[in-house]
Amino acid sequence: MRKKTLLAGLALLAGLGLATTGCAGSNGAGAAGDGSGGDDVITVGFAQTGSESGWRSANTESMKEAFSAENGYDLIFNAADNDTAAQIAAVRDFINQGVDAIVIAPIVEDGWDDVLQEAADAGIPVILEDRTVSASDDLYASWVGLDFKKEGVMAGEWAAETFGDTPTKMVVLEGTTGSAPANDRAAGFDEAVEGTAIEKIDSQTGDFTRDGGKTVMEGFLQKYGVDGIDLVYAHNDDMALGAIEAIEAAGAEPGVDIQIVSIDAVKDGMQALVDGKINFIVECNPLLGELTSGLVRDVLAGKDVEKKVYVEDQSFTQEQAAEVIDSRPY
Ligand code: GYE
Repeated sequence: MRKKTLLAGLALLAGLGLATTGCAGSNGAGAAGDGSGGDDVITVGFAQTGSESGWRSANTESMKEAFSAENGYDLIFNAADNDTAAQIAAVRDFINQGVDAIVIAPIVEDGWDDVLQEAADAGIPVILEDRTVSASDDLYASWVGLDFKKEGVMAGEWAAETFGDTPTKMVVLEGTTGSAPANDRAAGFDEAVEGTAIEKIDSQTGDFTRDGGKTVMEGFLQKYGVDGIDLVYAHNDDMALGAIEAIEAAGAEPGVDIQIVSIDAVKDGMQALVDGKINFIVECNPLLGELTSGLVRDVLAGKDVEKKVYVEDQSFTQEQAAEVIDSRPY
């Protein structure tokens, strides 16, 4: 462990090209192959949030593929089941084990200062993927992920265009409280619908899970009735899918009686969009493995890396989803 290697770079550059130029096809946010060929195995501890959603499964798969033994890695994988204390404990474990680098998908934004400082003191670089933290960016080498605020804005712009001046009662299914995507997707959406006739009548966390979305939506339906809700904004597809079950169980037609906008564009979400049960989806690309491993290699090689690497997202109407659904990789 703890050997630096002078590999990669190229993979990251190629990946970045994809990341900045585009979205077409979305066949992953990174380059193919990571140029590994050195003898030194790189030990990486990866602290994943858990396994709350379809997005998360695709992200975990992408990370495991990129950080494979074939590519020269010894990956120590931990999924914290959405428990922030357990995730911090996992990172401490990685530090104690003396891994070469630590990758974190932080469940929530706050509370990272101490353990990031401990990693820095131990000389172990930290790369964040997916979610962001509120701690100083001096405490980590780089972050790669999506622009959650922009995703919220895109979802909100669709709502503003669709409902415009029509008085609209909206409920929100929030992601995990304190997580960067829940915070930023809420802020972006609110900004985009400001001044429209869309009224947020309720907003609760469904923790990014299908069950959570279903339970919260059942509560909303009980409280406001099918006729009292026009629009659901779900911070991810899984919660939208849970809401669909609740709306159908209440005898209404999702996508028609109650419209739904969500974020992720995972397979099941896209299928519901094609089926007319969701009305609009903003993409959030989970295939961050190659970009993350490229960053790890560059940081270990002592190269300068960008502090923030953004991957582009696109969005889909029902018609657009029908055109692309068969070619989607996740
Ligand atoms: O949208 C959701 C997942 O952090 C961007 O986490 C990610 C979010 C994603 O559980 O489905």
